[in-house]
Amino acid sequence: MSPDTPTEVVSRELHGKVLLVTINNPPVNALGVDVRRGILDAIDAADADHDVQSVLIVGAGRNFIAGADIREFGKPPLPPSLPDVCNRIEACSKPVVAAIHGAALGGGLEIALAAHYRLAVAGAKLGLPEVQLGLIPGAGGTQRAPRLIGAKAALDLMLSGRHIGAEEALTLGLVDRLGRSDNILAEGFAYAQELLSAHAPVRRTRNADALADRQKNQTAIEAARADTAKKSRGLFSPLKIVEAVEAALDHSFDEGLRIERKLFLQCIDSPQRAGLIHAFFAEREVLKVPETRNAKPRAIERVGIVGGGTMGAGIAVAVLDAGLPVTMIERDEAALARGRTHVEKVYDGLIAKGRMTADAKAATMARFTGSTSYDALAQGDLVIEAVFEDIMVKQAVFAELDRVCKPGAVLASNTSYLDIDAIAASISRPADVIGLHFFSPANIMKLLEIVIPAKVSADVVATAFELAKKLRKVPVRAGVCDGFIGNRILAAYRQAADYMMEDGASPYQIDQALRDFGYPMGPFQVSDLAGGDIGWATRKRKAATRDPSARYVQIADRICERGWFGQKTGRGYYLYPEGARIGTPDPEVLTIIDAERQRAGITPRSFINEEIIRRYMAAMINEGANVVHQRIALRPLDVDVTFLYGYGFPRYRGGPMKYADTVGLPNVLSDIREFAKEDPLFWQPSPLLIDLVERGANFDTLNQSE
Ligand code: 3H9
Repeated sequence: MSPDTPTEVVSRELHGKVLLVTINNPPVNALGVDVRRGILDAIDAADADHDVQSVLIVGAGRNFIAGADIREFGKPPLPPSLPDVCNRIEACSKPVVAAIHGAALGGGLEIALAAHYRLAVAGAKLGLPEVQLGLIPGAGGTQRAPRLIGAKAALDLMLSGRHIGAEEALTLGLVDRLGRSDNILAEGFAYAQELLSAHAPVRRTRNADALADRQKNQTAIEAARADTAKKSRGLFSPLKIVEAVEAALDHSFDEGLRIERKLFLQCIDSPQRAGLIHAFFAEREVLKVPETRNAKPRAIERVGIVGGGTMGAGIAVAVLDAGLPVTMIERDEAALARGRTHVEKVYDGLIAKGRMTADAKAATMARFTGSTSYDALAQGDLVIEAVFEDIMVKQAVFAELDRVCKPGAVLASNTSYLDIDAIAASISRPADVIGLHFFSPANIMKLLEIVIPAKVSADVVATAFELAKKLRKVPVRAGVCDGFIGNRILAAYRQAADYMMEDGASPYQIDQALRDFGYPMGPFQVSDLAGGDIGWATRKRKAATRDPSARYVQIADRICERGWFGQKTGRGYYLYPEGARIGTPDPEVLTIIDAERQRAGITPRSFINEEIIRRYMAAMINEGANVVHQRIALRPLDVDVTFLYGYGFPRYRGGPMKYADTVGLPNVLSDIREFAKEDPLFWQPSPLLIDLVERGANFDTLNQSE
């Protein structure tokens, strides 16, 4: 039993007649080139060694194997390829057993599928999530999985990308056996030993027969194709998955592998792959901020929420859903009752949809208490203020929190644009004050902007990031400015949209252009959904400080003056007859727009959709660059994650800054300079954009250098 470690990341050790092959490539045993080489060598060694009668593959640490090393995609491939490694495992002349704990995803599951026998223990997560990265399984997964579990189940796994547990994997036939304990080594050896004693043969998945019923499998493929064409708007890889599975039905295994390879490489070359993989890493990188490097989060066991309106109640639900108790403060009993009703309404909605039981609601609401006295917050570890958006009102709340909260309590404001430094400066403990900007509906939207005032202490920042994790939110660090990252950039591109509307594009054309770009909704649909009165109030508030020389489009004001605030009033930019959720264009709105064009002395011109996108994106990217330049966002990727999780930016484009890199910063800058000829005040190129273009760099170089 002598340990023999040809490569560091794959070790092999003979235990009796079983060669134990351990993948040890932290953090998640991704299949980088050294791992691929190590596995290949191990199988060669097993075949060559008479003492070896079977092979057991396990992962060290918390996972079996998380898949191909995503960082290698887009770089020149290094041999051996993963398909070759899988084929080599399958060709082994001695039975190969894969013992799975933790993640066996993508290429990790493909390694297991190439083995001859599979065991999984409780807590295992199996899946083929390549679709989420703009890919198809590319190491035999599209050929082996259907042969093992049939086209329908295999397509479901590959098209959804979902992770399944050990039990479901057993039911599907993806694994042969469940381990009784979570001791993966003991379970793996016991299984390998049992197979040896039973003289179990080498059993290759390429010969499995779940595709034998051709008619049934063809029907499943057709159904998946129809469903995918309908659902996967603009996505490239889902239909390639269907095509690859069809090849499994129509061709020999080897020909199927060739087709899979061809389709996989098409996906690798697609900009969607680059966008989705950027999104994968960006949402992990946003967690890395300077303040959390050395600071320990404070304990959060009790949470207070001031304000029971839409935001306060949504935040309360998010906190309750994380298993924490909530104390809600309102100014009187009636307001408190309304706050409680807002919270209960969310759970009642879930019960009505069959997604929650009455008992579960009761158990959750048992953690909810309300009070009209701030004193009830005395023991709170974290208090989130979600009252009316007015600095005086907020400062009054913070004065109360300063009075009642225990030392060390984190005091957070949910303001979406107010100066948190001014709020912090107004109390005796500015180091405890932070911004937690939730997005509506707060229990659903994933984004949480964590706004960092000048005096906040690092452990308060660390606590906010820890809270985001507990609430299953995606946190993005933002500096203090009007609108922080998201709403500040939103203001810029919304203005560009309004200009185009006044210049000749209809709101319906603009919305359509953005839906075609990949947004679920266009900006005017969003405005109708959110309620036009919100923007109207902001415009009125800012009217006094608006630059008189800046162009101001009044169309939205004319619409709001009629009381047309969008869906909730039955009309806004669109008509919503009888509570319809999808609006229809309104000829009266077009008449209002025409009148406004005349008033402003504008002769309308036509826009093609491509120009709409160029202007909209140029405004977004330029303000994004300013936000990075002024250190409001740490890196361009923080802007990307903000827009992916808070503003519906199509994930497969990676976010606005990634998109800018894709179209090329010189192109974006030349567009801005072109547009500036009409309106130099609005279209001022960001100094960062100019600098990057001059240096021949792009936004991603800034992501790397942090
Ligand atoms: C594929 O397999 C293609 C094949 O079909 C064909 C090939 C020919 N590679 O998420 P975490 C990093 S496509 C490189 O925070 P968790 C991650 O960036 C692949 N790095 O941990 C992070 O780094 P850092 C299909 C990876 O415990 C660290 O590991 N597979 C990879 O919350 C920890 O990650 C997938 O799509 C990777 N494959 O969750 C699975 N995976 O510490 C992707 C992770 O520097 N991975 N990293 O920030 C996951 O879903 C989760 O990471 C997992 C663990 C569930 C495994």
